[in-house]
Amino acid sequence: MTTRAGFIALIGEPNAGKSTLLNRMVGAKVSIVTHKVQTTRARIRGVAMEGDAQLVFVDTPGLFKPRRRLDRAMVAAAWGGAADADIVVLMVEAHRGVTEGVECILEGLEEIGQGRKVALAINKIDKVKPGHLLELAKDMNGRYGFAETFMISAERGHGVEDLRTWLAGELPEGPWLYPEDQIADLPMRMIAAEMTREKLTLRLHQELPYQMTVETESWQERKDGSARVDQVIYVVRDGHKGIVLGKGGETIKAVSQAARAELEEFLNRKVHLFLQVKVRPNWLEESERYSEMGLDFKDGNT
Ligand SMILES: Nc1nc2c(ncn2[C@@H]2O[C@H](COP(=O)(O)OP(=O)(O)OP(=O)(O)O)[C@@H](O)[C@H]2O)c(=O)[nH]1
Ligand SMILES: [Mg+2]
Repeated sequence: MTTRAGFIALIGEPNAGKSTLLNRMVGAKVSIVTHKVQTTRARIRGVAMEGDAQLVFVDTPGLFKPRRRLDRAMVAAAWGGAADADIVVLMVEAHRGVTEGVECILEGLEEIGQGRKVALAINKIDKVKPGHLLELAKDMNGRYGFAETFMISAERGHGVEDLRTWLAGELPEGPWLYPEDQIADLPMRMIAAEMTREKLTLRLHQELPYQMTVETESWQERKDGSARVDQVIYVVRDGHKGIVLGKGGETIKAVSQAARAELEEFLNRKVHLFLQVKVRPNWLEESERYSEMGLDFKDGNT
Protein backbone atom coordinates (compact mmCIF):
# COMPACT_ATOMS: atom_id res chain seq x y z
CA MET A 1 0.00 0.00 0.00
CA THR A 2 1.28 3.46 -0.88
CA THR A 3 0.56 5.81 1.94
CA ARG A 4 0.56 9.58 1.83
CA ALA A 5 0.96 12.05 4.64
CA GLY A 6 1.68 15.70 5.20
CA PHE A 7 0.86 18.99 6.82
CA ILE A 8 -1.88 21.28 5.59
CA ALA A 9 -1.86 24.77 7.07
CA LEU A 10 -5.14 26.67 7.28
CA ILE A 11 -4.47 30.38 7.13
CA GLY A 12 -6.62 33.47 6.79
CA GLU A 13 -7.92 36.55 8.51
CA PRO A 14 -9.29 36.22 12.03
CA ASN A 15 -12.81 34.74 12.00
CA ALA A 16 -12.47 33.20 8.51
CA GLY A 17 -13.55 29.81 9.86
CA LYS A 18 -10.20 28.02 10.08
CA SER A 19 -10.89 26.31 13.39
CA THR A 20 -14.39 25.36 12.29
CA LEU A 21 -12.91 23.69 9.21
CA LEU A 22 -10.22 21.89 11.20
CA ASN A 23 -12.83 20.49 13.57
CA ARG A 24 -15.01 19.34 10.70
CA MET A 25 -12.08 17.67 8.95
CA VAL A 26 -11.06 15.88 12.14
CA GLY A 27 -14.61 15.06 13.18
CA ALA A 28 -14.13 16.34 16.72
CA LYS A 29 -13.72 19.67 18.40
CA VAL A 30 -9.99 20.07 18.92
CA SER A 31 -9.79 23.80 18.27
CA ILE A 32 -12.04 26.35 19.94
CA VAL A 33 -14.47 28.47 17.93
CA THR A 34 -16.19 31.75 18.76
CA HIS A 35 -17.87 34.52 16.78
CA LYS A 36 -15.10 36.86 17.94
CA VAL A 37 -11.86 37.56 16.10
CA GLN A 38 -8.48 36.27 17.31
CA THR A 39 -9.86 33.22 19.06
CA THR A 40 -7.06 30.82 18.15
CA ARG A 41 -3.73 31.82 19.69
CA ALA A 42 -1.32 29.09 18.66
CA ARG A 43 -0.89 26.34 16.08
CA ILE A 44 -3.20 23.44 16.69
CA ARG A 45 -2.82 20.19 14.83
CA GLY A 46 -5.67 17.88 14.01
CA VAL A 47 -5.33 14.59 12.18
CA ALA A 48 -7.76 13.21 9.59
CA MET A 49 -7.60 10.03 7.52
CA GLU A 50 -8.79 9.87 3.91
CA GLY A 51 -8.23 6.48 2.34
CA ASP A 52 -4.51 5.79 2.47
CA ALA A 53 -3.67 9.41 3.20
CA GLN A 54 -3.13 11.02 6.56
CA LEU A 55 -3.96 14.69 6.55
CA VAL A 56 -2.43 16.68 9.37
CA PHE A 57 -4.30 19.98 9.50
CA VAL A 58 -2.61 22.90 11.19
CA ASP A 59 -5.02 25.50 12.49
CA THR A 60 -3.31 28.86 12.88
CA PRO A 61 -4.13 32.19 14.55
CA GLY A 62 -5.75 34.68 12.20
CA LEU A 63 -3.44 36.99 10.29
CA PHE A 64 -3.86 40.69 11.04
CA LYS A 65 -1.80 43.76 11.69
CA PRO A 66 -0.23 42.98 15.06
CA ARG A 67 0.16 45.63 17.74
CA ARG A 68 0.79 43.94 21.05
CA ARG A 69 3.47 41.36 21.86
CA LEU A 70 0.84 38.62 21.99
CA ASP A 71 -0.48 39.65 18.56
CA ARG A 72 2.98 39.56 17.04
CA ALA A 73 3.69 36.13 18.49
CA MET A 74 0.34 34.87 17.14
CA VAL A 75 0.95 36.19 13.65
CA ALA A 76 4.47 34.73 13.65
CA ALA A 77 3.02 31.35 14.66
CA ALA A 78 0.55 31.53 11.79
CA TRP A 79 3.15 32.30 9.13
CA GLY A 80 5.44 29.69 10.69
CA GLY A 81 2.66 27.13 10.28
CA ALA A 82 2.35 27.99 6.60
CA ALA A 83 6.12 27.85 6.07
CA ASP A 84 6.29 24.35 7.56
CA ALA A 85 3.36 22.94 5.61
CA ASP A 86 3.22 20.83 2.47
CA ILE A 87 0.04 22.55 1.36
CA VAL A 88 -1.46 25.87 2.41
CA VAL A 89 -5.18 26.56 2.32
CA LEU A 90 -6.07 30.24 2.36
CA MET A 91 -9.54 30.77 3.74
CA VAL A 92 -11.50 33.90 2.92
CA GLU A 93 -15.02 34.85 3.86
CA ALA A 94 -17.42 34.85 0.89
CA HIS A 95 -19.44 37.82 2.09
CA ARG A 96 -16.42 40.00 2.92
CA GLY A 97 -14.53 39.51 -0.32
CA VAL A 98 -11.05 40.87 -0.91
CA THR A 99 -10.44 42.97 2.18
CA GLU A 100 -7.31 44.92 3.00
CA GLY A 101 -6.38 42.07 5.32
CA VAL A 102 -6.69 39.53 2.51
CA GLU A 103 -4.50 41.73 0.30
CA CYS A 104 -1.81 41.72 3.00
CA ILE A 105 -1.97 37.94 3.27
CA LEU A 106 -1.61 37.60 -0.50
CA GLU A 107 1.55 39.69 -0.29
CA GLY A 108 2.93 37.39 2.40
CA LEU A 109 2.07 34.37 0.27
CA GLU A 110 4.35 35.56 -2.51
CA GLU A 111 7.22 34.40 -0.31
CA ILE A 112 5.73 31.63 1.85
CA GLY A 113 3.83 30.09 -1.06
CA GLN A 114 7.06 29.40 -2.95
CA GLY A 115 7.63 25.70 -3.44
CA ARG A 116 4.30 24.57 -2.04
CA LYS A 117 0.77 24.36 -3.32
CA VAL A 118 -1.66 26.99 -2.14
CA ALA A 119 -5.39 26.37 -2.46
CA LEU A 120 -8.13 28.92 -2.00
CA ALA A 121 -11.16 28.07 0.11
CA ILE A 122 -13.97 30.58 -0.09
CA ASN A 123 -15.86 29.90 3.14
CA LYS A 124 -19.32 30.80 4.45
CA ILE A 125 -20.92 30.31 1.04
CA ASP A 126 -24.20 29.91 2.91
CA LYS A 127 -24.12 33.70 3.36
CA VAL A 128 -24.01 34.81 -0.30
CA LYS A 129 -25.57 34.31 -3.73
CA PRO A 130 -23.75 31.97 -6.17
CA GLY A 131 -23.07 34.73 -8.72
CA HIS A 132 -21.08 36.66 -6.18
CA LEU A 133 -18.91 33.59 -5.53
CA LEU A 134 -17.78 33.25 -9.11
CA GLU A 135 -16.78 36.90 -9.20
CA LEU A 136 -14.78 36.58 -6.00
CA ALA A 137 -13.08 33.38 -7.22
CA LYS A 138 -12.09 35.14 -10.43
CA ASP A 139 -10.82 38.22 -8.60
CA MET A 140 -8.75 36.14 -6.17
CA ASN A 141 -7.28 33.95 -8.92
CA GLY A 142 -6.27 37.07 -10.80
CA ARG A 143 -4.21 38.11 -7.80
CA TYR A 144 -2.49 34.81 -6.98
CA GLY A 145 -1.76 31.51 -8.72
CA PHE A 146 -3.89 29.21 -6.59
CA ALA A 147 -3.56 25.52 -7.40
CA GLU A 148 -7.31 25.07 -6.93
CA THR A 149 -10.35 26.96 -5.68
CA PHE A 150 -13.03 25.51 -3.41
CA MET A 151 -16.32 26.99 -2.33
CA ILE A 152 -17.21 25.69 1.08
CA SER A 153 -19.24 26.10 4.20
CA ALA A 154 -17.07 24.85 7.03
CA GLU A 155 -20.01 25.13 9.37
CA ARG A 156 -22.56 23.26 7.28
CA GLY A 157 -20.15 20.98 5.46
CA HIS A 158 -20.78 22.00 1.86
CA GLY A 159 -17.79 21.40 -0.40
CA VAL A 160 -15.65 20.09 2.42
CA GLU A 161 -15.50 16.54 1.02
CA ASP A 162 -14.17 17.83 -2.31
CA LEU A 163 -11.46 19.81 -0.56
CA ARG A 164 -10.49 16.83 1.52
CA THR A 165 -10.29 14.47 -1.45
CA TRP A 166 -8.15 16.94 -3.37
CA LEU A 167 -5.80 17.49 -0.43
CA ALA A 168 -5.37 13.74 0.08
CA GLY A 169 -4.33 13.35 -3.55
CA GLU A 170 -1.84 16.23 -3.39
CA LEU A 171 0.05 15.11 -0.29
CA PRO A 172 3.47 13.54 -0.80
CA GLU A 173 3.93 9.80 -0.54
CA GLY A 174 5.31 8.74 2.78
CA PRO A 175 4.58 6.99 6.05
CA TRP A 176 1.86 8.30 8.36
CA LEU A 177 3.06 10.78 10.94
CA TYR A 178 0.66 9.85 13.75
CA PRO A 179 -1.04 6.67 14.94
CA GLU A 180 -4.17 6.08 12.86
CA ASP A 181 -6.54 6.73 15.75
CA GLN A 182 -4.98 9.96 16.98
CA ILE A 183 -6.95 13.12 16.27
CA ALA A 184 -4.89 15.86 17.94
CA ASP A 185 -1.39 16.33 19.25
CA LEU A 186 -2.15 19.00 21.78
CA PRO A 187 -1.58 18.00 25.40
CA MET A 188 -4.86 17.33 27.21
CA ARG A 189 -4.15 20.04 29.79
CA MET A 190 -3.98 22.57 27.00
CA ILE A 191 -7.15 21.36 25.29
CA ALA A 192 -8.87 21.68 28.67
CA ALA A 193 -7.55 25.23 29.15
CA GLU A 194 -8.76 26.16 25.68
CA MET A 195 -12.25 24.85 26.43
CA THR A 196 -12.46 27.15 29.44
CA ARG A 197 -11.09 30.07 27.43
CA GLU A 198 -13.77 29.50 24.80
CA LYS A 199 -16.59 29.56 27.36
CA LEU A 200 -15.12 32.71 28.91
CA THR A 201 -14.68 34.43 25.56
CA LEU A 202 -18.31 33.75 24.71
CA ARG A 203 -19.45 35.48 27.90
CA LEU A 204 -17.02 38.38 28.14
CA HIS A 205 -17.13 41.56 26.13
CA GLN A 206 -14.94 44.17 24.50
CA GLU A 207 -11.25 43.87 25.29
CA LEU A 208 -11.53 41.38 28.11
CA PRO A 209 -11.23 38.17 26.05
CA TYR A 210 -7.95 39.50 24.65
CA GLN A 211 -6.56 40.33 28.06
CA MET A 212 -7.08 37.02 29.76
CA THR A 213 -5.53 33.61 29.46
CA VAL A 214 -6.27 30.23 30.97
CA GLU A 215 -3.77 27.65 32.19
CA THR A 216 -4.24 24.18 33.59
CA GLU A 217 -2.20 24.13 36.79
CA SER A 218 -2.73 20.57 37.83
CA TRP A 219 -4.38 17.41 36.59
CA GLN A 220 -4.95 14.56 38.97
CA GLU A 221 -6.31 11.16 38.10
CA ARG A 222 -8.59 9.83 40.80
CA LYS A 223 -9.08 6.22 41.82
CA ASP A 224 -12.74 6.29 40.80
CA GLY A 225 -11.75 7.03 37.18
CA SER A 226 -12.57 10.74 37.33
CA ALA A 227 -10.09 13.59 36.93
CA ARG A 228 -9.55 16.67 39.06
CA VAL A 229 -8.50 19.61 36.94
CA ASP A 230 -7.35 22.92 38.45
CA GLN A 231 -7.12 25.93 36.19
CA VAL A 232 -6.11 29.55 36.63
CA ILE A 233 -7.62 32.42 34.70
CA TYR A 234 -5.16 35.31 34.47
CA VAL A 235 -6.55 38.82 34.07
CA VAL A 236 -4.77 42.17 34.10
CA ARG A 237 -6.96 44.20 36.45
CA ASP A 238 -8.99 43.88 39.63
CA GLY A 239 -12.02 45.11 37.73
CA HIS A 240 -11.63 42.28 35.23
CA LYS A 241 -11.56 39.77 38.03
CA GLY A 242 -14.92 41.07 39.21
CA ILE A 243 -16.36 40.75 35.72
CA VAL A 244 -15.05 37.21 35.28
CA LEU A 245 -16.53 36.18 38.62
CA GLY A 246 -19.83 37.93 37.91
CA LYS A 247 -22.51 38.91 40.39
CA GLY A 248 -22.40 36.41 43.23
CA GLY A 249 -19.98 34.29 41.20
CA GLU A 250 -22.62 33.70 38.52
CA THR A 251 -20.37 34.09 35.48
CA ILE A 252 -17.55 31.87 36.61
CA LYS A 253 -20.04 29.27 37.70
CA ALA A 254 -21.67 29.17 34.29
CA VAL A 255 -18.27 29.07 32.56
CA SER A 256 -17.11 26.27 34.80
CA GLN A 257 -20.24 24.20 34.18
CA ALA A 258 -20.07 24.62 30.42
CA ALA A 259 -16.34 23.84 30.25
CA ARG A 260 -16.69 20.83 32.51
CA ALA A 261 -19.54 19.41 30.43
CA GLU A 262 -17.47 19.73 27.27
CA LEU A 263 -14.41 18.22 28.88
CA GLU A 264 -16.42 15.29 30.21
CA GLU A 265 -17.84 14.65 26.78
CA PHE A 266 -14.39 14.80 25.20
CA LEU A 267 -12.86 12.45 27.76
CA ASN A 268 -15.96 10.35 28.24
CA ARG A 269 -15.60 10.40 32.01
CA LYS A 270 -16.30 12.49 35.04
CA VAL A 271 -14.31 15.67 35.63
CA HIS A 272 -14.07 17.94 38.65
CA LEU A 273 -13.07 21.34 37.36
CA PHE A 274 -11.83 24.07 39.70
CA LEU A 275 -11.30 27.59 38.38
CA GLN A 276 -9.42 30.35 40.11
CA VAL A 277 -9.04 33.95 38.90
CA LYS A 278 -5.73 35.72 39.46
CA VAL A 279 -4.89 39.33 38.73
CA ARG A 280 -1.53 39.51 37.01
CA PRO A 281 -1.12 42.97 35.46
CA ASN A 282 1.90 41.94 33.44
CA TRP A 283 1.00 38.48 32.15
CA LEU A 284 1.09 39.68 28.54
CA GLU A 285 4.81 40.34 29.02
CA GLU A 286 5.70 37.07 30.76
CA SER A 287 7.48 34.43 28.71
CA GLU A 288 6.06 31.57 30.77
CA ARG A 289 2.51 32.50 29.72
CA TYR A 290 3.58 32.23 26.08
CA SER A 291 5.15 28.81 26.43
CA GLU A 292 1.97 27.61 28.18
CA MET A 293 0.00 28.81 25.16
CA GLY A 294 2.39 27.13 22.73
CA LEU A 295 3.80 30.43 21.46
CA ASP A 296 7.34 31.72 21.20
CA PHE A 297 7.82 34.75 23.47
CA LYS A 298 10.70 36.02 21.33
CA ASP A 299 8.43 36.17 18.29
CA GLY A 300 6.68 39.03 20.07
CA ASN A 301 9.82 41.20 20.11
CA THR A 302 9.68 44.26 17.93
N1 LIG B 1 -22.36 31.22 8.32
C1 LIG B 1 -21.20 30.57 8.51
N2 LIG B 1 -20.47 30.80 9.61
C2 LIG B 1 -19.31 30.13 9.75
C3 LIG B 1 -18.84 29.20 8.79
N3 LIG B 1 -17.66 28.71 9.21
C4 LIG B 1 -17.39 29.32 10.39
N4 LIG B 1 -18.39 30.16 10.73
C5 LIG B 1 -18.49 30.99 11.96
O1 LIG B 1 -17.48 31.98 11.91
C6 LIG B 1 -17.03 32.31 13.24
C7 LIG B 1 -15.52 32.17 13.33
O2 LIG B 1 -15.16 30.82 13.17
P1 LIG B 1 -13.74 30.27 13.65
O3 LIG B 1 -13.64 28.87 13.17
O4 LIG B 1 -13.54 30.52 15.10
O5 LIG B 1 -12.79 31.23 12.81
P2 LIG B 1 -11.18 31.29 12.83
O6 LIG B 1 -10.76 31.55 11.44
O7 LIG B 1 -10.63 30.08 13.48
O8 LIG B 1 -10.94 32.59 13.73
P3 LIG B 1 -9.60 32.99 14.60
O9 LIG B 1 -9.24 31.83 15.45
O10 LIG B 1 -10.07 34.17 15.39
O11 LIG B 1 -8.55 33.36 13.60
C8 LIG B 1 -17.78 31.35 14.17
O12 LIG B 1 -18.89 32.04 14.71
C9 LIG B 1 -18.21 30.24 13.24
O13 LIG B 1 -19.37 29.57 13.70
C10 LIG B 1 -19.67 28.96 7.63
O14 LIG B 1 -19.36 28.17 6.76
N5 LIG B 1 -20.82 29.68 7.55
MG1 LIG C 1 -9.50 29.86 15.13
